[in-house]
Amino acid sequence: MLACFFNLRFQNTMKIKLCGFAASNYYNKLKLQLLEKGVAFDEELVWTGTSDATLVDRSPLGKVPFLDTPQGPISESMACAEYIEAVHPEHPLMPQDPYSAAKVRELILYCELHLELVARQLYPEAFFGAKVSDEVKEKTQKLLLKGVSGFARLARFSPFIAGPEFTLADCAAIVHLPLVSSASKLIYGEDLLAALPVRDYIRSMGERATVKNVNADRKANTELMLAARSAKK
Ligand SMILES: N[C@@H](CCC(=O)N[C@@H](CS)C(=O)NCC(=O)O)C(=O)O
Repeated sequence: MLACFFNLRFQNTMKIKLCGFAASNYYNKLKLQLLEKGVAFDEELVWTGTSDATLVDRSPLGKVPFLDTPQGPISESMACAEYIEAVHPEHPLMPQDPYSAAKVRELILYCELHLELVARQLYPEAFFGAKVSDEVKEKTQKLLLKGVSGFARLARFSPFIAGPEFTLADCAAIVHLPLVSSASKLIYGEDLLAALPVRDYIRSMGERATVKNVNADRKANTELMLAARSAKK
């Protein structure tokens, strides 16, 4: 019992290390969570797609973000986010009530599985100068329209994405929705989220000091990433 108490104290005092790069939306979801909660953390710059064979020991699919914790690494941003909530219960970003908490998780899943991961098919052409086939574009458009209509039934924007409180769902929506909007606008000439109050929401969230901080680091890191890519060509 005493050991358990000391273990918990130890976990709470050791700083979490957030690993990945600040151009990544999933990385920024966790960074925003940590900043909003006022949790002290370190950052380690880890790029993906390198020859670093040790990356899979920390993140088995070689993806970022992942956390370094006193007990070992954790990959997948949702698992990381829930760990952060559990070891730092101060300033909770998940509601106590199980139903409200499930609704927050539901919104995160809609943002990620049904919007961001679908729109991701378009990123090579939208953002990185590659080509995406017409077949993929058509299939993606159908899936995105379906995802948007489902998301529209759940998102509240009142003023936060899940209702009157800032939650983990805002950490996800703030980083994912702008990518879905701009990718669809660049590929289809139409922002598929335009019928929802996403622009106003993103503008108002952008006034938060935490979001300003994340956005400044994202811009600097994106420039670094694009410069490294063009140096490779
Ligand atoms: N489901 C993952 C998605 C993370 C993800 O896709 N990260 C991208 C960067 S934004 C990545 O690591 N891509 C490199 C790769 O897939 O190899 C999570 O929630 O953490």
